[in-house]
Amino acid sequence: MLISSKSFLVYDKKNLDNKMLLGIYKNMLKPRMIEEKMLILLRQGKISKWFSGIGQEAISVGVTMALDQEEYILPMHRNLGVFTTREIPLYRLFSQWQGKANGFTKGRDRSFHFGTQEFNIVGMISHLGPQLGVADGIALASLLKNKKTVTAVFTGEGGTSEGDFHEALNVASVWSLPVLFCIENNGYGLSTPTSEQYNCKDLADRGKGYGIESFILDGNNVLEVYIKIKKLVESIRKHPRPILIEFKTFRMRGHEEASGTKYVPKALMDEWAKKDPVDNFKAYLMETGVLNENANQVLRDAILSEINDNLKMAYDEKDIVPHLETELNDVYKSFDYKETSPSSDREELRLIDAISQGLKQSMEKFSNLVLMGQDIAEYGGVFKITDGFVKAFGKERVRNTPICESAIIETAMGLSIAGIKSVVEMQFADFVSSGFNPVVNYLAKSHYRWGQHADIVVRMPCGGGVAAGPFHSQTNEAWFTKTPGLKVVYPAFPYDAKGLLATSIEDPNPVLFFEHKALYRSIRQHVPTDYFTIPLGKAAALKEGTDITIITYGAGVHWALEVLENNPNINADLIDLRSLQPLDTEAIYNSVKKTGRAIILQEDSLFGGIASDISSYIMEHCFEFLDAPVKRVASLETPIPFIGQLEVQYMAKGRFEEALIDVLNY
Ligand SMILES: Cc1ncc(C[n+]2csc(CCOP(=O)(O)OP(=O)(O)O)c2C)c(N)n1
Ligand SMILES: [Mg+2]
Repeated sequence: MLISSKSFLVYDKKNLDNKMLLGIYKNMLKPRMIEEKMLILLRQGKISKWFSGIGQEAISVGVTMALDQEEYILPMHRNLGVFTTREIPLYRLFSQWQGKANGFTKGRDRSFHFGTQEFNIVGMISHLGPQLGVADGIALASLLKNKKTVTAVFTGEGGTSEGDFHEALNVASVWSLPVLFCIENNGYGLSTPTSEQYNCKDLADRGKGYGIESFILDGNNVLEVYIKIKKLVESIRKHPRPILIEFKTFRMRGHEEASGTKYVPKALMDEWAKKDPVDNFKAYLMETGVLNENANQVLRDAILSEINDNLKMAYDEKDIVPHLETELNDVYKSFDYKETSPSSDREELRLIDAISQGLKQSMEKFSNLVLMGQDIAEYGGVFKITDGFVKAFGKERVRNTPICESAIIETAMGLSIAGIKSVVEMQFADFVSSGFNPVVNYLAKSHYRWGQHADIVVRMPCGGGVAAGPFHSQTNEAWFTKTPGLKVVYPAFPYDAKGLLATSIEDPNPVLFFEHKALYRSIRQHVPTDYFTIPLGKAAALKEGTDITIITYGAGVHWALEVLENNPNINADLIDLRSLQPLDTEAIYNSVKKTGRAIILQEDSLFGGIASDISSYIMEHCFEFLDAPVKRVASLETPIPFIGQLEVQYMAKGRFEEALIDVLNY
């Protein structure tokens, strides 16, 4: 609160007229008044957690007003002013906060964790940093479509300590992406003061290290924010590039309401209270005769009745009634699979050639498909799958990336938000751990949370048998099969790899596509030369028999084939799962009901692998048909060792034959 009615901040309105000044004031007053109401409702237990943006309104409002409506903004938890300035009907916000159907997440996520394509806003996920990379993707789409638009993304100063911040700035700089990175430095990240968060004078200085222009602005002075940002975004539209802004401001309330501000020195609070962005701007408008008490009251009354009317609408709305099928169906975007049949022309291809050819044909089919990965352009990728692609499709669509798996997966998400498909190549599947958070928290959950699909394939060169040690040999599909929202495909043959890759790219959902490195150059097959698809979630019956069901995928398929070759007396059903999510449980149950025995073979270590779940499924669905306990065969519970003899001992392969015979003899 201002002590006197005099403005403490110094304003320079340049050429803004009175109408504009009043518009800015109204846009700041609205989120302030909504918050005052929310604090009351919070005390009455009518809303859940509340993150306050009181004292920071000038930033949200100034930035949003400086952007065009069609330009995307990615706000954080203190940016109510972004949502209100974009004129989202208030009842929809209130419904969102109360978990009602008229909100944006059907009660599936809370507070500001939502996006809306209608208003070109993409809200945060709790992890703070990932949206910085998502903004890169939206901005990349703008460049590729030659749209001359800017994407603005927010972070707190705490969030700048996350790797995502550094990766996103670096990618934006290397690719000259039109992103306005906005740091709201409000003094604290939860209870952590800036002195314990970073060790430089100004966060704007970080820009230099990435080759990004940066500026420091008084985040409480709405005219400084609006006028400067407007000028910068006009410049970015003309000359696409990232710009970093550090807004100096202060968090006037607790991290969230319940936690209080005991740890904040009173003197600091008092000093910043004098700089309140709403009170100061009001005083300035009064001093300059643009506003008077009467007009101010009229404005307040109008906002208050808008709030109350909209609150009533939200309260009157019926509560969400759980509907199981709706919840399950909304995890994935519906995909109307239409088969493209294989042509009769065939050529002999290795697995690696089939993937390369399939990827190339998808690039031809989808003119906006973008590939991203380390060394995939001129160099052709470490396995040469994209060799020659730059020549065929250009560097815009075949993009070398810096070494930053998180930012690239987030960029892919941003592309999807802007309607562009992408395939991201992990150099080795092992390295997806560096991009794990966006895969399992952003891509996987986005459609369920707010209906935004992630049209992304992540290619995963995986697997052992190549004496490459613990970090170039893993088959880490289990990290993903357990996360709802992802699809996981794992072909064992060139034919399947080509057809399944095409379908994975057509499918608008996020797909982890596993490619076994040891099979790349060792497995050959006659493969249709033209584009064709194979449905996900359909296993292949490679051999039919009556004695036992062998269920496996990837390299396991070839191990099982070898064992059956050496044991012609064993009469087995051999099921190659081909995709693990969706999983063809019907094929499994039908076979086990016929044979009465099941063995599941996986290359991954035993515990927590998909073999365990398949075993449980069989127990639950086929118990009365079983003549023997279900057996899982997997690799050792150790990291994958380097030298050949240790790797052989590690691998499931060496234990499979004996286990198979044991189950048959049970
Ligand atoms: C990855 C991750 N770690 C920790 C948290 C818990 N957390 C939520 S907000 C927050 C503080 C964020 O501070 P800052 O980025 O400065 O934003 P502010 O809340 O000050 O606006 C923390 C620690 C989280 N949400 N995500
Ligand atoms: Mg902060």
